[in-house]
Amino acid sequence: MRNKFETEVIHGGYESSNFNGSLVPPLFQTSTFTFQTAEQGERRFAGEEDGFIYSRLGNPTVRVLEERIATLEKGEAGLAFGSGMAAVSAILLALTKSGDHILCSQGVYGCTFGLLQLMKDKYNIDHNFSNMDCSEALEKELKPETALIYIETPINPTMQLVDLQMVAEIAKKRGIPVIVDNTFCSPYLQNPIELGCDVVIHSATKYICGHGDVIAGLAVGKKEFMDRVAMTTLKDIGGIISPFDAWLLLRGLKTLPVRMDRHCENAKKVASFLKGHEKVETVFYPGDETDKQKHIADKQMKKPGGIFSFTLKGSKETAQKFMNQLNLIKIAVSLGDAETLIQHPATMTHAVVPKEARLKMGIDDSLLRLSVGLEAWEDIVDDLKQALDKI
Ligand code: LCS
Repeated sequence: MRNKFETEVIHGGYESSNFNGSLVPPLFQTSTFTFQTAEQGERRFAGEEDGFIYSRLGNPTVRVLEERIATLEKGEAGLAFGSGMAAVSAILLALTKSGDHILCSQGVYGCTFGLLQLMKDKYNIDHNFSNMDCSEALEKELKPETALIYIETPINPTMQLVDLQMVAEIAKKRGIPVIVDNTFCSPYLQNPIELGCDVVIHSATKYICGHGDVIAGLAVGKKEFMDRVAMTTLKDIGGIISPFDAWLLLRGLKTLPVRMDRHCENAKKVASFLKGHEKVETVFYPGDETDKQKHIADKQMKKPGGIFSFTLKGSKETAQKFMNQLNLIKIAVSLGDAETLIQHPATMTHAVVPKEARLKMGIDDSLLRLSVGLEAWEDIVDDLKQALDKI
């Protein structure tokens, strides 16, 4: 029987009787594992005997995390990586070869954009960006060489949504895998595999860690594919997670549902305050009742999430002046932490995206992104209010 999500974040992938009864998964802070005999080493390398060899190939603490995330994302197998970008690059490189094409949502995190450009320039793996807002247009954008569809939803930082079920149905007919970066939702709010998608990726640096002290990535998919990634683009390129960071993620994960509920509740209140403010131009929040994509949020997200973006009436300088007046809210990239964070995508997370492409994605110079933290929402609103009063 499958346990509920709130139980699996605490118990999934771990059996204490296998670890001397330790309540908490032990930290195996070791680079390598000794063999009792030379023959045992030979059997392990030949895959004839289960057991650990070397921590780049697998580690017991990391294994618990990988099994737990697979359970939470309702997939067959999970893998952990040294960063979200290590996960993105390992998955994309495992699925593509020279001459292939990638169809990508109209907007992705700046470094994912940079990776797509690198793959195009160095390895002749082309890509296009698509709004993915209707099935007819999407069908036309797929090419015979399309090796995968890559989606962020909500898109960082514009908060635009992609209907995952619609895309997965079209992709399935053509046998094209759909890869979803689920960072903004965490597995608590959205499960792309249940909607027909093939691989889920997380920057675990964000909500999964939840405490702003780890850089890490996770991916979940079919066992056969994840085994192939484990033995190629993870093992041989080597973007592995450290056992200690895996241990911290296991600790952070236990409170994911509790934290997410609070993030979502706070975001709703803060977004509603900004929406009613005379100096605010637009608020991009999937929970907004008037948002034209609200029906997609209702269909695939448990709640609208803890992040939104907004524009002020004015220029880039107005946005920067406003940021400089904030006290409680910190100016920083990253998201999903206990602290409320604000950043200016055009000059920060998406500074690497050329201006024309950035504007096409909907990132103009006045856009600000707020990752609403776990503080009292009244204090977050008060800080925003006093900063708005000063511009
Ligand atoms: N995917 C998404 C949607 C992200 O937002 C990020 C990082 C990554 C992948 C990469 O993960 P990392 O390697 O950093 O663990 N996003 C950041 C952001 O919006 N601000 O700072 C980092």
